[in-house]
Amino acid sequence: MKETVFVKLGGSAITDKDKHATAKHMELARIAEEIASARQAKGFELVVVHGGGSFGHVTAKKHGLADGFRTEEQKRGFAETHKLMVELNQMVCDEFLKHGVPAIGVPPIHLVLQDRKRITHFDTRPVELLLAEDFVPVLFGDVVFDIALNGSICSGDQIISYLAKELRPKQIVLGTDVDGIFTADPKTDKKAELIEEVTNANLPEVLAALSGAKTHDVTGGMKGKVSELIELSKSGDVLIINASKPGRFRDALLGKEVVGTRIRV
Ligand code: ATP
Ligand code: IP8
Repeated sequence: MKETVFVKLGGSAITDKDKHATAKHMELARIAEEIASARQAKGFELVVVHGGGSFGHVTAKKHGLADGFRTEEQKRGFAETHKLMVELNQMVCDEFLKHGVPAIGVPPIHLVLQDRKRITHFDTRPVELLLAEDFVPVLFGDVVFDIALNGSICSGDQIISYLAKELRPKQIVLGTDVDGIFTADPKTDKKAELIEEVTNANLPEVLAALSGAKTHDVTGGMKGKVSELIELSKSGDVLIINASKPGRFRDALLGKEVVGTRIRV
């Protein structure tokens, strides 16, 4: 039986978080090529999830969607956020298709229901059917319905975490634009040190050190990510890497030693 591998393309790696709805096309193309070549070499089943970056977070924040929607104006913002995420998803799928990977976009809004921003229902069958036929499902952080808040944001990290409990991937690699989890934000603190491994022993310090991304992140930035990943590491090997560094994604997927943060909680 084939092994299953999950990859997350962080919004920081594939979009310019400081410019509204702007993709980093060259980066995305290179990352897709690296993942495609590792899949070709190892023949694993692959699930891709990507984040929102400047496509999802800016619009969601502008319309105050972090705590749901009530007004007509917020409903338009909800729809606009989804539209932008679908646009980014199409770009991601296109790049995989160009490299021979049969990628199919799977919008979570149709499959997921939340209660106070946490997934309570996820129809995973479309993902399982795609995998059974060797397609590559490409999910993403999306706006979804929420029984308490009307609507809410479901992060790509929460999608990964939930799916991992169902599909039990052998390996989960999350690519972002820094080398992993640091003692402080490496973009603003030169003294920040990479934490190579998160275990039960250092987890409280790690959570205390995380400040969250400085950009428009409505799903908790790096702290939100790590909180999701703690659950995730019970399902398989979890590694955070810098997808902006050429070769890191390929090497990580080929099982080589790479710079990054391993989560073993
Ligand atoms: P998205 O959530 O849109 O998918 P992403 O998965 O790439 O994006 P972010 O939520 O943007 O990840 O988090 C990564 C960012 O978090 C980095 O760009 C970094 O500047 C910031 N950050 C803040 N604190 C830390 C920290 N202690 N360690 C590492 N990165 C940190
Ligand atoms: O970037 C958030 O997903 P994330 C998606 O994985 C939206 O946190 C719609 C803001």
